[in-house]
Amino acid sequence: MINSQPSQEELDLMDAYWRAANYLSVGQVYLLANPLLREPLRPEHVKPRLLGHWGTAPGLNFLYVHLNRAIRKYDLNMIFVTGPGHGAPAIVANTYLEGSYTEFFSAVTQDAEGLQKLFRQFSFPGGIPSHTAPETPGSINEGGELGYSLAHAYGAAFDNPNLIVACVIGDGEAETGALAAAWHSNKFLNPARDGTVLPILHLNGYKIANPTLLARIEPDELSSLLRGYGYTPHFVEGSEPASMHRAMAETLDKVISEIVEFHRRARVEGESFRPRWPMIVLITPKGWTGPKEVDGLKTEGTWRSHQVPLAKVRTDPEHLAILERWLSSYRPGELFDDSGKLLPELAELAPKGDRRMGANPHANGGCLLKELKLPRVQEYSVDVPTPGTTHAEATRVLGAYLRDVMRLNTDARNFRVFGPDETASNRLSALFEVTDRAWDAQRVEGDDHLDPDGRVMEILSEHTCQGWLEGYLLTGRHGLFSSYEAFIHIVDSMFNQHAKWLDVASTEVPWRRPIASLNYLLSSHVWRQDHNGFSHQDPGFIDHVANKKAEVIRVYLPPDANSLLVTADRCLRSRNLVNVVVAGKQPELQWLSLKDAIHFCDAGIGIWGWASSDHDGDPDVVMACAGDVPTLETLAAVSLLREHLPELKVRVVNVIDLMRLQPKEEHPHGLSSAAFDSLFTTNKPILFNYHGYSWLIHRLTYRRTNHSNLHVRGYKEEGTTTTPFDMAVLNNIDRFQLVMDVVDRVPTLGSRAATVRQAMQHKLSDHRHYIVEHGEDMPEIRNWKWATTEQRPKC
Ligand SMILES: Cc1ncc(C[n+]2csc(CCOP(=O)(O)OP(=O)(O)O)c2C)c(N)n1
Ligand SMILES: [Mg+2]
Repeated sequence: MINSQPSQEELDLMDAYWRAANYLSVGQVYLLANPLLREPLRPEHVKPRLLGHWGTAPGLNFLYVHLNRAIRKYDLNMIFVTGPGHGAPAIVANTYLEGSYTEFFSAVTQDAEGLQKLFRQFSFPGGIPSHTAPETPGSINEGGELGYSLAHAYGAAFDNPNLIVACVIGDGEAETGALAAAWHSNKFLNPARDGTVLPILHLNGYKIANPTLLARIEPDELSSLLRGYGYTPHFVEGSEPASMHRAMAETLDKVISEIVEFHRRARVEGESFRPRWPMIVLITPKGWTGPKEVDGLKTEGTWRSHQVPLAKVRTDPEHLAILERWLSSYRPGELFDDSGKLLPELAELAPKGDRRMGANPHANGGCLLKELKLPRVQEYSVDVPTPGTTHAEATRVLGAYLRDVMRLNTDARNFRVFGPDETASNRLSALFEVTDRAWDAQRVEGDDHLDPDGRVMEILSEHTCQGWLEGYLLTGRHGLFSSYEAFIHIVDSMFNQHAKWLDVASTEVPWRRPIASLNYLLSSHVWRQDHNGFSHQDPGFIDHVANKKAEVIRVYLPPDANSLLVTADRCLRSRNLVNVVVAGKQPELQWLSLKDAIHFCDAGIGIWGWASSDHDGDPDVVMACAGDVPTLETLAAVSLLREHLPELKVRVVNVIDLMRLQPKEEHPHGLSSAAFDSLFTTNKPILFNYHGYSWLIHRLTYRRTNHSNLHVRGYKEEGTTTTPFDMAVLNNIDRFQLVMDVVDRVPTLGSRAATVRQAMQHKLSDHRHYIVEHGEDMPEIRNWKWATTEQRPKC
């Protein structure tokens, strides 16, 4: 048990532990051999390529040792989120010192030999990355791309009432938009139900080559800013280790007592309030305890210590001497025993077992993952007596299903829906029958479904939504992010980082257990942004996603409500994936009964027999489609072809799982050549009507036998505020132009079908005149149904 006031002896031990962590951090950046400095340092002991970041490490180490003390003193359940993830040497050093590192990487033993391996592997071929990564025990934040730590921390804290997430924010990182928005997460954290985030702003004054803004505003301006964000800042400032240890220990005691008091008021007294949660501003020199000066230039306390303060150690004896003095200043001989193991009185300072931040199961969320209870999709399916005759709003149907996912998992508290203000707009409002929007800020009469206990997370910051969801998933829970299709691009880069994390975690880090997939529902999509216009029209997120490792990405384009239901069910059951689902919210014709939807979702791609006329299996043309609006236009074109060219044999292929188009060698869902050829033929024209940018379809299929006959239509950046059908016309995916394309591309038609071609041209002309005069689509477009031309034959 530690006394309330830390004794000088305890602080001295903590200082020694801090020195050990600093020593290990410098050792990782520089040393290949001679890990305990038991012989004079020679150039060959030093790595040939010096990579890594020193500047942030001493501050991170300082915080880690102090948080360890708080964990032990108060038996805290705490994880550590490292915003300046480039400071990996610090986290690796601390997890090594506490023993968790060796438990995950048994070759890196706690002796001189292990120490040498630890140093050598850092930023070394075949070793570990220079940033905190999936390989780093205790980490849920990559930190290579700055800005996401605070949102991740809050995501981890939601529904984890006993967890404290200590989140170090770089003062440079704090300049990013993503981080700036994430401060507001405290208005969504319920003190009774959720855990706690302890933000620690690491004000070391510098970024790579510049000062930081927050370090160069007046202290009261900074304090006001943080108070304005709703926090109670505690400042710990200085450079003299002894006084800093005391100040930090006392500050943490105070901070923990504030947190405990907030919890008591919320959890014991039942008080409803928004705590002004404590946070810490740690003001230290950048590269604290590092070389004061190198080559006559001030280094400690400047941006020069950001990465490797001494760059020429192998060639410049002066640099070598500075490095030796620097390493020796931590007095390794007083820290490690003869075998190279940390002295027992220092090792004692680390928490035990799962309380060690490198071993906390929350940071390896798959260990805690519980399956969602999912309702049967049968209970939500829409009745589709014949294809193309009834209407439904796909996302509204999904909303009812999600409502019951939410309801069934209420007690488990492990499912949330995230989105920037669009849950209702994307027609998922059924969720509000069982929960509300999380909201701890003020509420006034007339507010709609705002409650501190809500489980729908809405903030107009896609970055924050994404960061929250990532943090939530990485700590072993489930969720869904619904967004306008065009604006999901705002998180392109965050998606990148998460996809990379999943890739590495699932293939290279055996101890990382699978986590629930990150599910995107992209609605309000390109084809139905006729009212919002050009700015809201962009289906390119799919292209972006398709760049990532096949093992971790899936893209689904369910054409109607039942297929959306089946897809959603599949996504919520999946693990370690990013699932992108694009689905419209407008009333649209329905094609698939639930049974058909299950068949086609299982297959991911298939021939719609009832729409096809190639009864002998030898079509004249393959009409392929992916996405709800392109599917509608394709089927409307097929019905026109039946009317005008009844002898033409048409095969309709619908694609729900876009990755089926890839060869099976390229993607786990890819079709074999034989399967692809049997669907698309080896020699017949294929007209592919696609939801997004057409090049992606070419990219996915360029190796297919019949690729030279593949003609793709998709969004061409033609758009404005116009009618829904005009959007299709402007981008050449409409039924009339499809028919014309068939006439042009099926060799047997040619001039024989010239009148059909002309009729279609006239229709386009009618369309243009009609919409300009009436402001809406022609009745024959608005009221079109498949069944007007065909009864439903068997599939
Ligand atoms: C989004 C993003 N932009 C740029 C960078 C390049 N970069 C790496 S470290 C760094 C400076 C970080 O400064 P700070 O957050 O203050 O961390 P410190 O090292 O001072 O603790 C920058 C700009 C990055 N990693 N991520
Ligand atoms: Mg900084």
